Amino acid sequence: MQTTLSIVKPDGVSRGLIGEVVKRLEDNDLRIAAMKMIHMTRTQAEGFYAVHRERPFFGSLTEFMSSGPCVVMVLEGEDAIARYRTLMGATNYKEADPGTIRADFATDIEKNVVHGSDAPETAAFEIGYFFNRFEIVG
Ligand code: IDP
Ligand code: MG
Repeated sequence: MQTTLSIVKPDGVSRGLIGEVVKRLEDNDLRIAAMKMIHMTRTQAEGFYAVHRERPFFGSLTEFMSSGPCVVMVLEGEDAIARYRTLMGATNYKEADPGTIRADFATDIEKNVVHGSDAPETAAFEIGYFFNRFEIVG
């Protein structure tokens, strides 16, 4: 069993895509072990994406991620990290496989609807960034 962090980004929330994302998770045996809505400050977004601080898009990305509410979730399942990344599709929606969340809904390389952890170490950091142990239902 693996856990991973999922975020419905501010574009996904404002466009009414929370239910669409949750439906795909439930249909694909990714159990929601924790879920809440948050509105990150710029500083919180910068901490979350610290790994990207040298990238040219860091300023724009953290502004976007703090521009409105997000839904953050902990997902659990076998091979959850890779399976959820497959459901999301490639970072650039133009390269995402048909039928993936990003291919179906993203409008921009930045505004790509969802986030998902990319490895067990990043999942542990990202889950701990938003949730304490009492908020994760076993
Ligand atoms: P990922 O979300 O598929 O893991 P990362 O490379 O970790 O992609 O990038 C984090 C986020 O930064 C992306 O989801 C996207 O919102 C944004 N991003 C990535 N590359 C670019 C870019 O080239 N221009 C603008 N935004 C980008
Ligand atoms: Mg990433």
